[in-house]
Amino acid sequence: MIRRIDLRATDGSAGPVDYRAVVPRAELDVEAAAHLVRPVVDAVRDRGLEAVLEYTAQFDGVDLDDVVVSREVMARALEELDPDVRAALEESVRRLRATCEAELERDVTTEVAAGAVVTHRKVPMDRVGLYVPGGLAPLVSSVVMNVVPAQVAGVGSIALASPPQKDHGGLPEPTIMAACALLGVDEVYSVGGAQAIAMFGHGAGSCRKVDLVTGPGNVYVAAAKRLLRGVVGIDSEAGTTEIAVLADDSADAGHVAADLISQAEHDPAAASVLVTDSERLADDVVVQLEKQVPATRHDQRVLTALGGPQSGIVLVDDVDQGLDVVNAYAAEHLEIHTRDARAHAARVRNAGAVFVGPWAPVSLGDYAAGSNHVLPTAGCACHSSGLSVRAFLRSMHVVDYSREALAEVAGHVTVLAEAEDLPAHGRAVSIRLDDDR
Ligand code: HSO
Ligand code: ZN
Repeated sequence: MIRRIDLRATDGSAGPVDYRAVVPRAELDVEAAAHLVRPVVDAVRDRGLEAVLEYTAQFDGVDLDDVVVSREVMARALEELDPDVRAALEESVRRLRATCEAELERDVTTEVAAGAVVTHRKVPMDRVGLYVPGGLAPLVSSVVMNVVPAQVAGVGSIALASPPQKDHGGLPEPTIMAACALLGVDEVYSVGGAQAIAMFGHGAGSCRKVDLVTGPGNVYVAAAKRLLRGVVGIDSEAGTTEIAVLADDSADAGHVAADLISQAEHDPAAASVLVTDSERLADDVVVQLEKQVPATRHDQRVLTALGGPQSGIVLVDDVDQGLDVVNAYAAEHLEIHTRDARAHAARVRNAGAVFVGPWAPVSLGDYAAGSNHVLPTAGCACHSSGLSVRAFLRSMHVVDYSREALAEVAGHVTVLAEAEDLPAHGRAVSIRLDDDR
């Protein structure tokens, strides 16, 4: 069902342990995918919409004349949306908007000396392209997670792409279109995969080039984003879902098993990792998995994910070692089920998002916690952050000095310019202050 990795008695006393090397992790070969994806990106750059339509026929099996989704179609999708789903989406939006608004960074103005003012100004992106995957499940919640922070940041122009569905006449999933209409996003394209990212990156048909692409996706989406980095801004790589659970013997095995299954449900390649110092809990979780998996709708997918090399139960000596392991793993999602969960959560340094204690399962965060579910995967949480309002802002320093303020620091500037053998730099300052010019 799920393999075990025993790290007990490897606490570092016999020399440093590279937990990163021993913790299970999927081999997602983005570099290899990049070779396959490069011709797609180049063709869209060179031939625009024509190439987008060709790849849509080839990869999605639908023949389209255009990839634009009309406002009428989206309005109808919203009208037909199940009222319960609409109410749930509205609450999800309300909670995420609340955190985004609170997190919106203001301009910071500092007077470093009299009359010497530097402002750190935050400027929203002009135009962004948001990607919402189709894949095994239509992730309508990903519309919320991408759109809300962009809107709160003040992005002027928002485009969204989602793969065409054969059984919906080549349109994106109806719930995805409905969520766009609910949020007032009216520029929506029925395109998926690398060709969607290339369309955003280079522009194609009526889709103008964007400044930033965000959103999760499969390995081809990740590869296209990697190829386009520099042409456009890219958020962190959010690939196949991962959950890590750090638990001691106080954890509820049934809850832990349910949470491991919940993320395994995404993809046969999803990763579910339990790190625990309690062999009894490990045994109980396996019993619970054996009980719960057959009862779940996507049992085959879950079984494949749990049984894959990317999943496992890692046994450690104590919670301290467990924290070292989860920090090395840098999971997309990390749940803490220990007696002192808050204190342990405070010691987490690497994770896309942390879920504290028994009442905060990852699936709460997937939909309606007020946190974002577009998070760095594959260990990228060591250097990248999940999507937030900050991802949609740039900052610039604005320098505003009076003559007196410039005169005060002029000597230092000219000395440093001389030290770098760049005297014209110094002259650009002194020329302003030479009264007898
Ligand atoms: N767990 C996924 C997000 C998601 N789950 C959407 C359900 N719907 C990646 O964070
Ligand atoms: Zn999920």
